[in-house]
Amino acid sequence: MSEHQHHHDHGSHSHESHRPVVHAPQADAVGAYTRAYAEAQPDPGRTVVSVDMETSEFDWEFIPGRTTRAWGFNAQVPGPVIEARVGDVLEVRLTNRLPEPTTMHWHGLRLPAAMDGTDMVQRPVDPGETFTYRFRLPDAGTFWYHPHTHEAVQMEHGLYGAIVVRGPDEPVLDADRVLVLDDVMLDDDAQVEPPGGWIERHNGREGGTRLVNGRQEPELTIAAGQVERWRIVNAASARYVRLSIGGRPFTIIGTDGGLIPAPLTVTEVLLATADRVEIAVGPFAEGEVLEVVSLKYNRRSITWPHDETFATLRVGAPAPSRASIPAMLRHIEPLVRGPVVPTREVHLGVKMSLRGMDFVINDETHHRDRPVVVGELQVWDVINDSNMDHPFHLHGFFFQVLDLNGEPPAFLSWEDTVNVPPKSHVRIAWMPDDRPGEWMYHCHILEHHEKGMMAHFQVVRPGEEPPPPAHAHHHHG
Ligand SMILES: [Cu+2]
Repeated sequence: MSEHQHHHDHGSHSHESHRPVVHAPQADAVGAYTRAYAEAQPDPGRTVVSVDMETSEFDWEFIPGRTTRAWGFNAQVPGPVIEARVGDVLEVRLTNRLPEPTTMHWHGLRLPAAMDGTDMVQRPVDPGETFTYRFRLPDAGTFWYHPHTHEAVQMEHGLYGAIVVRGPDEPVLDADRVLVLDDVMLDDDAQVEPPGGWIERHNGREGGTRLVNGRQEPELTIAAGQVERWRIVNAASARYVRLSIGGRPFTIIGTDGGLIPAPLTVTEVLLATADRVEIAVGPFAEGEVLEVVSLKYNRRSITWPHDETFATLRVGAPAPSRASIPAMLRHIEPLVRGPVVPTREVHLGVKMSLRGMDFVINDETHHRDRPVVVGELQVWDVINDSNMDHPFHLHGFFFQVLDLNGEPPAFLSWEDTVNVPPKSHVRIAWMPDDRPGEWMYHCHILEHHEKGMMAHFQVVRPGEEPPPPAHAHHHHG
């Protein structure tokens, strides 16, 4: 936990010094923000986790011994890990010291629309301004935060961090470790390259410097005989990580939306951009050295894939283990049983325009999709008409994957991001709970998102007219 993170006892904490600063694209959103702020109260016995976050430019060594002008939260890459428990309220006071506007999006958190941190629900925070996010944490799992403004540049410079929310019944492992994976494209002076040409806009950026927790290919250590819980976030702009730990078995225990029903032992797992996975790693024998690599994965971009190293894992002296992973981790109720008719089709595509290559949803850049009604089961066919992979991300709600090209997934889970391979369709189901407002979904290859592969839509209460669309502030800088 960072020095900037404090816990307040429920009831004893004052807002004197940090009143909400209302930033909204339209008058209606001011009310939604003020209500959401006031309604965010911790459960009985839980607390307000209060965090000061400052975005700024600073010197950082992605490569040991070489200095890069990075951007980050609280002068580190990644930003501090935010740790909390289910039922806590998270309150983050963001002060922007960057030379351009920014926002904070809470990837995977089920929060009110007004706190989602996109430019659909708030005016971006200008340099020198402060904005407070405040919401309750309803779910255990590994989540992350990042700007939702000028993302391809801001996230490439290091603006992202992990959030760990723990529930009452967590499996017991010997250590709990967060590994945020990323890559960065540096020039000969170790400075972040400016946005590139058409190949980068088409592929998304894959930088040649691969990072774990903001450092190039670090050395990790684990005690012999111990089993650790690794919470892995893929924060890269475009790189898919097909994770292998020296080819040895490890056990998946959780994904985007927390624990899965039962542990599953594998030798590799694919993380599209923005994906998370929680795995149990070990036990290994003293003296072993394992390469943590991304095996080559052909996401049908123009660059040819290779196996690439992220870290080296050294096994140190033995230590006693208390790790025990139960055979049943969590009950997940299926949203759908048996055959079902999709309620909506979402087509991911690429088309040529006067601007060059456009990335589109249902044939439009920045598509406005039709409203969704609270309490009405959504069954969406997400159809990739293009020749390259796209990771589909839904804001604010978890979905269950029903099938990929008709084949059910290996396990039932809650997800907010799913890879859709070329010329494939993924059928998802999700239930809009009572959090009306402006939401979005998009491809999480940042360059595709920026080029228009996104859609926004209203969640409305039954019988309510959707409010007029908010004025979007697209793409500063
Ligand atoms: Cu894409």
